[in-house]
Amino acid sequence: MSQLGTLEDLPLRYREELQQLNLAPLWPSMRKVLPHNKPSRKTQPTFWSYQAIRPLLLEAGRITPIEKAERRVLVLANPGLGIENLVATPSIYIGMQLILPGETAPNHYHTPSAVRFVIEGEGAYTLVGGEKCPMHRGDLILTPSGMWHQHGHDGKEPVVWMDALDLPLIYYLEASYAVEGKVQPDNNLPDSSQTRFRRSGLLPYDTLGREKKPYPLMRFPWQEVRGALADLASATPADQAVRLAYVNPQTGEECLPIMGFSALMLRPGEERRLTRRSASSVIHVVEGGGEASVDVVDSRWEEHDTFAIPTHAQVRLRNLSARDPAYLFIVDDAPMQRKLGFYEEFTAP
Ligand code: 1HN
Repeated sequence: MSQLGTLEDLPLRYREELQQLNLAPLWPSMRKVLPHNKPSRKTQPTFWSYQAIRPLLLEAGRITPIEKAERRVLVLANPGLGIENLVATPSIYIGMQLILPGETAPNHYHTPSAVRFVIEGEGAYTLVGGEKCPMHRGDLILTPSGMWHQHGHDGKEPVVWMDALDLPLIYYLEASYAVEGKVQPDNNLPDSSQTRFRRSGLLPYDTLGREKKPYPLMRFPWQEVRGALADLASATPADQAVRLAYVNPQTGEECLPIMGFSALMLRPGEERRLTRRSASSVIHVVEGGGEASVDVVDSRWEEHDTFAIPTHAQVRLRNLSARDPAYLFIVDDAPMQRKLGFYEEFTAP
């Protein structure tokens, strides 16, 4: 490969003339924007301990009233990408949101798509497009681009959930904004998307031959996912991963356009190398404890911990329990990469 000319190779007068005219030579920057064979990555494999986050989030509950926050969130910010930029990976935003009994978070919609993954506490709900979705531990609730959503809490204890948004990409595209609205009218069909679409292979008859709604299923209860993982494990050879994708029940495709969601069960004692791939991701521990290595960074994980996986990273996970399975929830940007035509998996390490 040839050595390309640098900026300093050019006469100062020439560089200044270019700048005056809002021009730049490509060749001094060519290898930076298009390195050979592997992308350059600023994203660091980053690990966030829930035990460390939790007291600070509860303190935010004491020192910042909900009216002063709208959403009371601590953002999991990747230091490699700049803490102030509020991104876990180049395309994925992750925050931990606290709502206290009796509080409400006002109605709005925005261009980025969001999901909630419930971490602890009972009694909160999200109203999405008029449908009241209960929030139980481990549930995944969609709030797709452009859909009204507001949160409330009828219970007695603090509720914490993880928000994942495709905000970084939409913001980079200068297309990110929100619209505020009045309190949503409740459609009085609580959780009806879950009731209607709960069994794979069975659809409400009235959906046949009709135009498909883009988001027929809004809530994926953890109890269903956990049970389905146990069933899948019993039909999966020991050398293969027990992993389920969250999909649109009508199309079988990923349930949102940019972010993808999956649940991985690690059998007792299982060590697994994930297929290296072009997608970035965030792994959240739902249950269990173990070890992880992400490129050259090793860490120990326990329940509710979260870690960021850069694009093209080498990932190894190990369940340290000899008795219990571990369950991980994974957010990635594979749906977007597939749509844009550059998603890759690398079978050799
Ligand atoms: C948002 O709308 C929520 O609705 C949470 O709970 C986090 C982060 C950035 C932009 C919008 C929510 C958000 C957000």
